[in-house]
Amino acid sequence: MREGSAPLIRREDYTAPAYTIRQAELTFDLDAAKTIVASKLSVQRDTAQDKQPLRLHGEDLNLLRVLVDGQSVAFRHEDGLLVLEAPEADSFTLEIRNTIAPEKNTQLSGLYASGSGLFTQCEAEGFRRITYFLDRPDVMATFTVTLRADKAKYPVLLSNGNLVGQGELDGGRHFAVWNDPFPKPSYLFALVAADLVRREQRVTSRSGQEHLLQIYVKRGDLEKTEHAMNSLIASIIWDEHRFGLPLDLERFMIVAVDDFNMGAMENKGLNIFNTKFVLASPATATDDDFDGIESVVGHEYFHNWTGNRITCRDWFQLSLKEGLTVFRDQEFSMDMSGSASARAVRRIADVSSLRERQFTEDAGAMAHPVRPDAYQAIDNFYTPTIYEKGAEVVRMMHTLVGRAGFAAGMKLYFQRHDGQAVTCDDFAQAIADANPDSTLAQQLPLFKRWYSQAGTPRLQARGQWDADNATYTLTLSQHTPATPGQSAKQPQLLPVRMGLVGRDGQPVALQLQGEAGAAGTERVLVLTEAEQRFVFTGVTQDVVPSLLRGFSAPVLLDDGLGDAELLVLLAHDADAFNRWEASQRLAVHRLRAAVQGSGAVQLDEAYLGALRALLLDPVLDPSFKARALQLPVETYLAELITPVDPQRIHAACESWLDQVAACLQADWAATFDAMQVREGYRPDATQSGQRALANLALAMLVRHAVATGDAVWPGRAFQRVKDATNMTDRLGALEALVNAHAPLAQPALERFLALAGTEALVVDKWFQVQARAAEKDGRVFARVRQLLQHPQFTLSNPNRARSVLSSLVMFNPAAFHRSDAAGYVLWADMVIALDAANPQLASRIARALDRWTALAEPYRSAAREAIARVAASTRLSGDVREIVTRALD
Ligand code: 0A1
Ligand code: ZN
Repeated sequence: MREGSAPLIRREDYTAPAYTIRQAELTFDLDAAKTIVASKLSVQRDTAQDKQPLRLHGEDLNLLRVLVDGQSVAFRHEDGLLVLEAPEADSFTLEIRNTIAPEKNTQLSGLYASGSGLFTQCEAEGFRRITYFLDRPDVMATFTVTLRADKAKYPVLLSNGNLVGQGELDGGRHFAVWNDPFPKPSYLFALVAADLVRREQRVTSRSGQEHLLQIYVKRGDLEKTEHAMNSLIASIIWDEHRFGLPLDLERFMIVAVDDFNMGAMENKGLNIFNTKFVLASPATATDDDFDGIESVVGHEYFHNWTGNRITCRDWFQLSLKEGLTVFRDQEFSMDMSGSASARAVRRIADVSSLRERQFTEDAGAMAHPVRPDAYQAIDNFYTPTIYEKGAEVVRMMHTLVGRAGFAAGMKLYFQRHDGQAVTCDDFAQAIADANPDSTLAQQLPLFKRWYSQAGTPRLQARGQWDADNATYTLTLSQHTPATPGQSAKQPQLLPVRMGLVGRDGQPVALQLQGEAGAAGTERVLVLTEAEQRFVFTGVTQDVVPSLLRGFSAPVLLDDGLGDAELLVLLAHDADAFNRWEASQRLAVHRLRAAVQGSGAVQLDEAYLGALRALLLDPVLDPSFKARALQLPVETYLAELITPVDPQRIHAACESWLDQVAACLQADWAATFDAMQVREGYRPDATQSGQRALANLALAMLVRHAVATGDAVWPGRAFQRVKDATNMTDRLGALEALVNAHAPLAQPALERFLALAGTEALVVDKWFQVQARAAEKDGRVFARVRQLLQHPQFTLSNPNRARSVLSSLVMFNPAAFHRSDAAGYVLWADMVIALDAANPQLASRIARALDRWTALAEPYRSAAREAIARVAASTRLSGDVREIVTRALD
C-alpha cells in the first residue's frame, strides 16, 4: 500500500469469517513476465451469520474473469478487496482467472523471481498477491495445484503435499500436479519452479511409516546440504521423542533461495529457506552458521505441528505459533548440544539475544504486547517480542508446571485443537487444565498478563540477614514502566528460580518459614504481587542471593549486589547462567562508571585477577569462558547506561578491551595455543567452544600488538586468514585484524574476498565484517559509504543489503550515531530508497531509530530530524509509515 497510512486493525474487532473456502484448485501457467492463475474454489457461507457480500483479498493482480457456479457475476473493487454480492446458494463454486508479473515483484511477497527461478512467500498476506482469496489464517482449505511451465527453464515444479501427476506438454512445456490433503490457511501455500538439484533421504518413523526428505538447492551447492539434512533428521527424531509428535507427511521438502526477506518459512511440506540457513561447509560457514542452520531447520520443522496442524485464528495470535516454536527450537538446540555446560551456554546465547533485541524493543517506540492489540502492517510484527519474549512466556509455563506437566499440557492442546485455528488463550488454558494443581492453573488470569502487557518488568530484590534469628529475608518487588498506549501496568507473575550462596561459596539450604520437609539448595519463588517477602530460616551465615537462575523470567533485575558479592557468584555460583551474569555485571559496573566519569575504565587488580582465574580455570568449558570474557554488546549497554551516548559507551568498551588485552597478554597467548583444534572439523559444542575462545584470544593479542607496535600476532592472524581450514578460524582472524585497525587488515580483506570467489554467503561476511568493525575516528563509517558503491553490493538481495546496512545501523552504534548526523542522513536515504522496492526490508532498517528518545544530545535532535524527513516522504509504504509514525508519536 502506498501513500497515506494503512488503517489500524484491532484485535477487538475480530469476527469469524462470513464465508469459508473448503477446497482450492489452482492452476498456474508459470512465466516470469506473466503468470496466469486460474483458481476454482468451493465456498461455503456461514449460515449462522447474516448474509453479506463476499469480500476477497487481492493486491497487485490483473483480474481477467470471475464466475459463480459457471456464470459471470458483477463485482466491484473496494479498499483493496474484490466484492461480490452474496450468491443465492450457501455453497457455490467460485472461479477466478488473473495474471501476475513475478519478475516485477521486488517485495518478495507473493510469487517472485529469484535468479532464474520462481518462488513464493505467502506469510503473512502474500497469497493475496497471487490470486483473490479469503487470505486469513482461520480460513482453511485443501489445495490441489497444477503447475505448467517451460521444462528447460523450470525443470523442477513443486508445491505442498504429494505429487499426484506429472507429464509433458506441447511446446517444450511440462506439468506437475500436487495435492495437499491437510486443510491449511493460504499463508502456508507454496510453489517453486526452478532449475534445482536435490539431496534426498528416505526415513522410517517409529510407527513404520516411510517418508521422503528432500533438500533442493542450485547446482553446485549440493555438498553444502549435509548439515541441513542431518539437522532435519535430528529434528524429526527429537520431536517424536520429546513431545510424541511424529512426522505426518509422506514428503517433506526444503528449498533454498538466494533472495528472501526472512530466515525461512514453514509452508506445509515445502519449507522455503534463505540459503543462509541451508548451505554450509567448513570452508564457507562458521560454527555459528552451523548452529543457525540446526535451529532454523528445527524451527520450521517444528512448525508442522505448532503452526500448521494448529494454526492462529488471527495475526494477533502470531506468538501462539512463533513463541511456542521458538521455545521448541531452543530446547532442541539445548538437547542437541550435549553437556549441562553446553546447555547453559545455549541459554546464555538465547538470553543475550533476547536482551539485545527484545528488551530494546520493549523500551522503544514499537513496544507491544506478546499478543498485540492493534497493527497497521502485520509484517512489522514479526518481532523479537512475538518470537523471543513469546518463547520466554512459554518457558515460564514450563517452569511452573514442570517438564512432564508441560508435555501433558501439549498433549491436551493437540487433543483439543488439532486441525483448528486458535488463540493464545486456548494454548494457556490447555497447559493449565492439564495441570490443575499448578500455580499456573491457580493464577491463570494473572499469568496471562504476560500476553497483554508490553514492557520489561523491573524486579527489585533486597536481602537482609538476621544473625540472631538465623533468618534471611528476601523482599521482592516489581513494577513495569509505561509503554506507548499502556500507561498503567499491573503486577505480573514472576517465577524466580534462586539459591543462596554462602560467602565461602557453599550453597545454603532453603527452608521457608513455616514450611516443613527437607530443603534443597535451589527453588522457584513465585512473585504474584507488587511486593512480597520470603523468610528463609536456619541461615547461619551471611549469604549472597543468586536470583533468576537460568533467567527464569524475562525481567530486568536490580538486586543491589556490589562487586564483592558478584565476585563470589562469579567464582562459585552453582548456576552457570548466573556465573556468566556476574561477569557481565562486573563489567557493566566499570563501564558505567567510565561513561559517567572520565571516559576510560580503571580495571582493579581484584577484577583482573577474577578474569584471569576464569580464563585459566581448568574445569570450565572454553565456550563458557569465551562468553564470560566478552562484554555485552553496545546496543544492550545502551539500555543500561542512559541517557545513551553511543560514542562514550564505545570509548569505554574500547578502553576495557585495551586493558584486558594488555594485562592478560601472556594468558591470552597461552590460551590461544591451548585452544587449537587438532582433529578434523566438527561443528560440535566442544570444538566450537575451543575455536570461540581461540578467536577471542587472538583478537586480544592482535589488539595489544597493534597498540604496542608488535608485528608477530598480526602476522599470525594474517597467516590464518590465508591458511585456515575452516571459516570460523578464517573469519575470526580477519575480524581480529579489522577490529584492531591493523595495517594488515586491508591485505587480509583482499585475500578473504579472493578466496570467497562466487560464494554469496561468504561475500556477505566480507561486507559484514567491515560494516560491523569497531569504529575508530570515523573510518568505519567512511568505509561503509565505499562499500555501498562496491560492484558486488546491491540493495536488491536482502542478505547483501543487510550485510552492510543492518550491520551499520543495528549492530554498530558507534559508527552509526555520529555527532555530525551523517549516519542518520544515510539511514534516511537508504530507508526511502529501499522502501520503493522492498517495504519489509526497508521497515526493518527503519527500526534502527526506535530508541531515539533515549539518546543524549546532539544525537537525539538529529535523529528526530532524520525520522521526520522519512515521515515527510509522500510515497512511503504502509510498513515504513507505521514505523516512523510510531517513532514520532
Ligand atoms: N513463519 C516464519 C517467518 C516468516 C514470516 C514472514 C515471512 O515473510 C517474508 C517469511 C518468514 C518463521 O517463523 O520461520
Ligand atoms: Zn516461526
